[in-house]
Amino acid sequence: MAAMSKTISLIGAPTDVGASVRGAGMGPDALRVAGLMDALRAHRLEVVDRGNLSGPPNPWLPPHGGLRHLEEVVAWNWAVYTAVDLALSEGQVPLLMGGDHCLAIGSISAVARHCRATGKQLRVVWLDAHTDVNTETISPSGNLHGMPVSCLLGHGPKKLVGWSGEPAAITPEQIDFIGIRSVDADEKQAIRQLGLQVFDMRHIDEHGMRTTMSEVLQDVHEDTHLHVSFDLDCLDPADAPGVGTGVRGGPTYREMQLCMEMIADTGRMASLDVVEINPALDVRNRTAELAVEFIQSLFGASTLAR
Ligand code: HAR
Ligand code: MN
Ligand code: MN
Ligand code: MN
Repeated sequence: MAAMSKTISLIGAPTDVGASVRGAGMGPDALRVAGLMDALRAHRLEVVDRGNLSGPPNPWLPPHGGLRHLEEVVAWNWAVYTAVDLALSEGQVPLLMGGDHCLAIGSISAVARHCRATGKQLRVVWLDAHTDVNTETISPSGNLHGMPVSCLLGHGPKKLVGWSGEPAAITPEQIDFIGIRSVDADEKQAIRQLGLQVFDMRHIDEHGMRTTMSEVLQDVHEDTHLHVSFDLDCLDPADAPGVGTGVRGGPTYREMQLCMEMIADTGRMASLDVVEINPALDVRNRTAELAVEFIQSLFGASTLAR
């Protein structure tokens, strides 16, 4: 494959403050131990590891006003926002290593601001078993990793909304969900009201991954900045046991590879989150190793033509 011109910037955010299961804070090191840097370099990609961000510890408290650990989630996301903003301003491709999925608030807010400044069209592909469209009023858990999409759409606690410089970082048309199979009752209603495009497992069962991804990527063009938010629980827990909220019935290994390869083929992926790897629940780092394989594919490694 041809060398990609942009340097990939690895940013570790070792926290699980947004989750209900402890352990995702060890995700960044699990990815490093699984050889993420060398795997990308083997494909002649430039990679720098910026190390881990720092932030408050997990106080492990019950929800307050429908939200758990709001202050800690704000602090971690601010660190992520700053680091992703810096990487983008230096012309790099930020690869956020979570950490739980609440961190997408900071990451995508920074990307949205960058796109506005550079005139790029932002598109987000959300790979997940869950839609993460809860709010503090409808969430059954109060866990902020179930709410990042709402915050990005402008519906969430004030402290986590508006970071991109606009009331909402993205509009519902800018995000597509893939692999969905667990949506809470009120969350379903929110999805309908917002008009979100959810390509759930039923859609993939009926139409296949190829047709699904063709639909998702059809309006990606040369001015598109494609952001991929990859929650490892998108995969089947039989393949990826190291996640806190696994749901059976995910895409197969080959379906997921095709998804990644079709994203790579666009040549427009310019930022990436890899979240929810929980080494405390994993089996011999299998989930992190699988993540490394899929990340390689996202950067075009398995496409023979390149
Ligand atoms: N929907 C559930 C909640 O809000 C669980 C979703 C969070 N799980 C994640 N994020 N890993 O995708 O509590
Ligand atoms: Mn998620
Ligand atoms: Mn999930
Ligand atoms: Mn769409």
